[in-house]
Amino acid sequence: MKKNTILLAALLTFVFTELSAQTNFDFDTNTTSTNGGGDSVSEEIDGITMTLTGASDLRLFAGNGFGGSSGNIALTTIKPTSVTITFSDPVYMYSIRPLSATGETVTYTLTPDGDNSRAVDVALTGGTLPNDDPVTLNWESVTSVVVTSSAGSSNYTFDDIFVSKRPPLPFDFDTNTTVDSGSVSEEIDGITMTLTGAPDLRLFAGNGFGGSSGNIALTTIKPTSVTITFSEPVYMYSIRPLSATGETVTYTLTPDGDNSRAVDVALTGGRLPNDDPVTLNWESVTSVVVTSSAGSSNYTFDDIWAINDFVASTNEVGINSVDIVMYPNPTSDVFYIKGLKAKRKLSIYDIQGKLMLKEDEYLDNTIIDISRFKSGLYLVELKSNNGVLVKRLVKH
Ligand SMILES: [Ca+2]
Ligand SMILES: [Ca+2]
Repeated sequence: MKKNTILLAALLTFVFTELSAQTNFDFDTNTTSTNGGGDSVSEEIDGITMTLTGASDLRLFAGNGFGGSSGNIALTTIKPTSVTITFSDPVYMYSIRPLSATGETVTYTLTPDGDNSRAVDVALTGGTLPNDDPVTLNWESVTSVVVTSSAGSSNYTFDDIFVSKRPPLPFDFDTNTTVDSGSVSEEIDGITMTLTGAPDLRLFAGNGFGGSSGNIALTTIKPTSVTITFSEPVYMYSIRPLSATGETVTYTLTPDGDNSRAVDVALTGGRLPNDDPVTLNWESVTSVVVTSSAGSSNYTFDDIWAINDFVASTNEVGINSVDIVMYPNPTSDVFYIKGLKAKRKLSIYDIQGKLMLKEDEYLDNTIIDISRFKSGLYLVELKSNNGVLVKRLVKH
């Protein structure tokens, strides 16, 4: 094997490792369990340890994509009456993928510590979630979650527990909201979200329509598309797209830079299934274009959850890729990497594994010029004492 090929293989391994490791507790890396089953499964990311307990046979299992999972899932087969998820630090718990590996049709109840009123019921059919969509929680300051089953006991199975150290920002059209001719803007924590695309964009008292609260933002003249823009790159967790006039229609939401991340959202009578918000988990987003299967629509929105960074941590290669943001991506000439706590060794490789650029002391948020590079995919490698982070960069 050529040296370049070996290097490329190694880099791709890093890419897949980081893509799965940095976004969530996914039971795929830094995971500890006893072979064949033990009394706990733990995963440590970015200094936070998540531990699953409650049965003597808790184990990892290759899920093969069961119920929308990827890589390993964690499960128990002896059907305890409950299991408990514990975090070593209080976290903002964004979402989770509860499953039943044996295909039970059952309802789990997830109760976080300190407030039973926040408990959430999750109905599984054949062990999987509706449309394989993860369950959105949006719980603050959680250190433990008890999971029980309507069957009394269950084959509890989990994947994809998304948390962050501080809450994301809820752009909810209720505070610091500005309506101008042709736009609705909201500013939270120095980030401005702006909705554009129609001259009649306005706020409206939604009265809880489609699970919204307070104001919703809408347009009545049915433009072909509207655009959501952020003043800086964000990690975009979720959104509540609606149609205030009750259209049954499918919206397509496309973030900048990568059409492959586009999401189709089917509305019935203008509402989402069960009024659940749409989970996105998009990295480094600065704009989203929304189009409609009807060609034009009464676009309506509430509850856009996003975050620009996380609280500083000792290990940058960690809990969520929003720790480190590379932008713009794709780019035609220059880009930046934001979120580094110190100078880092930076290397850029082309897809053949050839080293294209190297900086031994890259300083946070400073410019990198790749205007001389050919168009294509590049791998940007950052090294710290704690590990390696590789991100994919597209040069136009
Ligand atoms: Ca997994
Ligand atoms: Ca609202």
